[in-house]
Amino acid sequence: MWLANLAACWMLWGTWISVPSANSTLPPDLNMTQLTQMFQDFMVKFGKTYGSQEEMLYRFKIFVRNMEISRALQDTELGTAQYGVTRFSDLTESEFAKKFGNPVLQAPPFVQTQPPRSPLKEPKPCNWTKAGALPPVKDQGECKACWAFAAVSNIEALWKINQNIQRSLSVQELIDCTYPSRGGCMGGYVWDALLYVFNNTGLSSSTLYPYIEKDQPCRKHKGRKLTKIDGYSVLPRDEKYIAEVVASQGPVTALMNKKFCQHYQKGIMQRSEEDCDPNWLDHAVLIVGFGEGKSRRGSWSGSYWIIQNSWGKHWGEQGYFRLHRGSNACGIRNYATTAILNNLGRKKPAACPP
Ligand SMILES: *[C@@H]1O[C@H](CO)[C@@H](O)[C@H](O)[C@H]1NC(C)=O
Ligand SMILES: *[C@@H]1O[C@H](CO)[C@@H](O)[C@H](O)[C@H]1NC(C)=O
Ligand SMILES: *[C@@H]1O[C@H](CO)[C@@H](O)[C@H](O)[C@H]1NC(C)=O
Ligand SMILES: CC(=O)N[C@H]1CO[C@H](CO)[C@@H](O)[C@@H]1O
Repeated sequence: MWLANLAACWMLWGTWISVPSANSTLPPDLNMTQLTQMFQDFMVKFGKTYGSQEEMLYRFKIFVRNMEISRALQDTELGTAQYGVTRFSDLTESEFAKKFGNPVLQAPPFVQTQPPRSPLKEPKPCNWTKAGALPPVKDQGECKACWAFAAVSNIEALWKINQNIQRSLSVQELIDCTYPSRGGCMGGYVWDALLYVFNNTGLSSSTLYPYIEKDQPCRKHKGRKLTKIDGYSVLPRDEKYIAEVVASQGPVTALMNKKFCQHYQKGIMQRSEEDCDPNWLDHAVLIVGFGEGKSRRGSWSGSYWIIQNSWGKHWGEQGYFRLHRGSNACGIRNYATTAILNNLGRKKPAACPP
């Protein structure tokens, strides 16, 4: 019933100016009826409810604005990414930053415990998802713990690849115990998480210490530590080197500028440096592979990273996304960091499938 009022609100608010784009997933012209329908579908698909009619009208305006932004992004996209409706389409840019933005890295205080292990292989396309080596896509919800999710997925994948042991580790333990004085839902850094795991020779399981999406006092489960690591390192700022490490050792975490992820639907995202500041690093993710891409019309070709995010399966490409590789897109090469797991020689590590 509220939806009927959207049309009236629209009349007061302004006129849709369409900027047709051949590559857009959005139709070239969107009239009021279509936008209302899209918003309705969006509410159903993502289970959105709003507390009042005013709130819904307000969210509708933001939704329309975000379609406008998506179209502008589409017109300046250098890769093959498509922008449009996502689970974040009813948030303003600043709300999105406030809810999902990790504090921007100023000066990194980390001390790595080991120099990076040098890669063993020349990089050929590699996708660890195919090897069944990756933990399922997780959803951080309203707690800004991308750093803890990236660290946990990094360790889980390395244990699976090196020891063929599948673990589900406690993100919540990292949130509660890495920064006991303030809690980890305000944000944090992968190297602090990895240092915590290293210091404590492992993490609890997620069953024993489940995710509750908010801060609580640190509870350490003595004697129940799983999956220790032997240290961690920050990799050189070189995308070929990072690719070699991913191919020969396993997924690595990275920091990036997440600005355009709000509107990303699928494809290989490539933005100019002015657009996506590589020094504004406000999100942590897991690089799980890389490949070579071509658009169907053959007008674009290049290399990309395959990246696992922690925003659930209903974002991007089933929770993953692809980002241009070789241009430091959105700062992806600046702080690639990984746990180190010394192979104990009992098992042959898995190989990364192309
Ligand atoms: C809106 O666009 C749709 C699809 O192009 C069309 O069927 C419909 O008649 C249009 N409605 C109005 C009010 O213009
Ligand atoms: C990676 O592998 C998974 C699992 O086979 C597949 O669904 C996905 O499309 C692959 N990604 C790319 C970019 O090839
Ligand atoms: C880990 O141990 C080092 C050295 O004892 C200490 O400086 C650091 O604060 C510890 N960090 C965490 C997160 O436990
Ligand atoms: C990547 C891609 O498919 N780009 C296409 C976008 O649309 C223009 C105009 O039709 C095409 O020329 C590009 O090939």
